[in-house]
Amino acid sequence: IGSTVFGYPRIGPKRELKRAVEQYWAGTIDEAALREAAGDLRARTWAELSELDSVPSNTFSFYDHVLDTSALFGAIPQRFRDLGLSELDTYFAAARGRGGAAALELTKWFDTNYHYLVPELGPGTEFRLAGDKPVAEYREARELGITTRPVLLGPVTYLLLAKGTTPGFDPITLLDSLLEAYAALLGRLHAEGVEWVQLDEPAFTADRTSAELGALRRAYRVLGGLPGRPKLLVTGYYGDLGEALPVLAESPVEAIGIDLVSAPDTSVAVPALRDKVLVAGLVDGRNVWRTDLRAALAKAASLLGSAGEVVVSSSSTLLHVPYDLEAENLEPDVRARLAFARQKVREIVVLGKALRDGELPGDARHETPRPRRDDHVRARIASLRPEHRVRAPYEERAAAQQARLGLPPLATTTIGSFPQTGDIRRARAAVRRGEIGEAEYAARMRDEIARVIDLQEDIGLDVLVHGEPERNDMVQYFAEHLEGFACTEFGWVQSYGSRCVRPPVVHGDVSRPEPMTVPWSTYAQSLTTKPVKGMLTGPVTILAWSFVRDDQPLADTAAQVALALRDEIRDLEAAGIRVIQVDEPALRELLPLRGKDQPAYLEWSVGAFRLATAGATTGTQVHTHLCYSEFGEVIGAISDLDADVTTIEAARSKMEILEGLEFPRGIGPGVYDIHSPLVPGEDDVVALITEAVRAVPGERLWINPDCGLKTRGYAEVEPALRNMVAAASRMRSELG
Ligand code: THG
Ligand code: ZN
Repeated sequence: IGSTVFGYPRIGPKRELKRAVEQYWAGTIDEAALREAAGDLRARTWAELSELDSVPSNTFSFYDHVLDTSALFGAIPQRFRDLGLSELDTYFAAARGRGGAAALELTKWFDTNYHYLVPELGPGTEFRLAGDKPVAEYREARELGITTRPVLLGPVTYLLLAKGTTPGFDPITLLDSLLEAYAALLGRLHAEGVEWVQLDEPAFTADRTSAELGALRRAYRVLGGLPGRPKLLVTGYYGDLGEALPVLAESPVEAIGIDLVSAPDTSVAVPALRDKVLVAGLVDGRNVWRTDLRAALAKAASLLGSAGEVVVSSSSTLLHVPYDLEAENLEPDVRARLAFARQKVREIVVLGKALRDGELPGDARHETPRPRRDDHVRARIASLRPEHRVRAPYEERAAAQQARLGLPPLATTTIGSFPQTGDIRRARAAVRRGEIGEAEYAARMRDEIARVIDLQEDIGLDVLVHGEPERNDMVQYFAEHLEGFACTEFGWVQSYGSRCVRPPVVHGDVSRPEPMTVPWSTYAQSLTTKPVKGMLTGPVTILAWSFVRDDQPLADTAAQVALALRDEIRDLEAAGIRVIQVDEPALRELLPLRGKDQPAYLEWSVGAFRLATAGATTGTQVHTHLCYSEFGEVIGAISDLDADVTTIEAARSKMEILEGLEFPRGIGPGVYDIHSPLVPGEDDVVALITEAVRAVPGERLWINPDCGLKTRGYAEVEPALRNMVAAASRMRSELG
């Protein structure tokens, strides 16, 4: 009986890896310095984990562990290898694009806010063992006196996450060739003296076909049947392994890791499990709450009869939580309820020992403070009626809004944010350090807003935005202004590559002490006669990008956030704002992995959006914006949001989303890709609008970029918007 974790953060407690990698990209440090910084981080990680009975390695990555797997098995696409760069630069070229070689596609990792680089595989892909990262890191740890368990992405999940490069090609057909490469790696690890290897197969916590389960069976029959190999631990976390659990239990692997936090009801009554090690994920790897050690110990003890041995672990990799609570200055009643990665490792060590000794040490039995309760909010929620989620019929709204706004067909707008300039960032840093006061900060933000309004008027956009200079992040900003949320100072979590976010913590009932966005929006509106859009983040996205309460259903927390937004909308209206956008880019992200759980999710998430927005009067035009995902699957739910206008990422897929789409209200499929530094020409935009007008009548078609502009510079944004507006006006006159 022992203890372990399935994975650990890698960006560094002070984002040391982000700094080093970005300096390397900027050319201010060389490869040796970057590798030294990486080695330091690995050494610190292993030291922190050394109390565990089994310490993972190969959890480090310069950018992404899926890309690492592509590199390890020789599957970096030819266009990057043709650049003739060093191995490391070829790797970064695949991650970020270089010259004419466009980067690999970046996509959401399961239902998390992490993003991975999608492998591109085709009939010509030939896997081979092309690197030795897991071997080298094992050696590196051993030299530091720590024996580790290399962690690999499992072969079947790797293939299921990949996309085919030719139409109709299914990457899973490459399984046998990939298994040979994995076999070669396992052989090398065995020769090196590695005792255990972990293979992650999270894809099997989503619904899978019987052919895919067959691939899993085959993979572990082959790998388990290898003559000289390390012992194999196969994990499936983020949910319930379902039918994959018996498949793995019947395969010749030694250990199976399951997630008993996301899927507490997982049935371990699988006869074949009796002579395996069950690695029980009992400490939440994706949330920040302290573990109820008594309950976890009881759960672990209840598993003892079902498996040959039980090991205590995190429920998933700890990649999704911040490093260390000790670094934070939080209110005591909140802090007392929290555990970040380091604290979770302690909990796991304690649980592993307790399972052996039969009891917890005295100091592990603590009482935690209760979440803060707000009876006023609870009474409001209890008094809600169905009509609080329903607006007037769309036709009535459209007529009232048109009378009030007088917009042309093919109306132009932007998604909300404008570039975050050096001046803005410096002002934010200065106010944080106390170098300038709040009044000076607000004055600088107002100057920026005035500049952005002038620019938009000059460009000739129809519906303007204030540009959001005051927002660090579209969720954190709201969390800082809402009761019931706490924000961290160093709670960085990797989102992709060197990019991080600091998810706020929802620790109690949510309410809005005072208006959050009204002063900025009204100031912007005072500078122009054109409508300025009020900009809010929707309830689902606020929760998707936060650490949420686990003592009540997410739907209940969402309703509380929705009420706060509803009040904000009322105040924006009262201040003369006529168009209000409520962004829900993460609507698709929280979609449950199992089909059976999806309808209930869509019901409450759509309901929360509607609760937030349905208080708007008939004449207020409600917009929403979605991005970062494939939306085909949830298009019905998007329509049920009942927004007057929906802007959506579409440029990269060349308006594919519009094919066969019968969207009954206003829609703004993005007409240029803001994720690329390329400035679209007027003709490029005209071509996309030409596509779009085939599917949507002009009065309901909006012309806008794909997403907010905050990650771009003005040198790109200004000409791009001018071309967009010119294209719209050309199309308008062509359509007569
Ligand atoms: N906010 C949050 N989550 C997100 C996004 C977001 N998830 C999806 C998507 N957007 C991820 N994209 C990004 C893009 C940029 C950055 C982070 C996630 C980014 N972060 C800064 C960095 O790492 O340097 C830090 C930003 C800060 O100071 O807060 O640039 O928009 N929550
Ligand atoms: Zn977007």
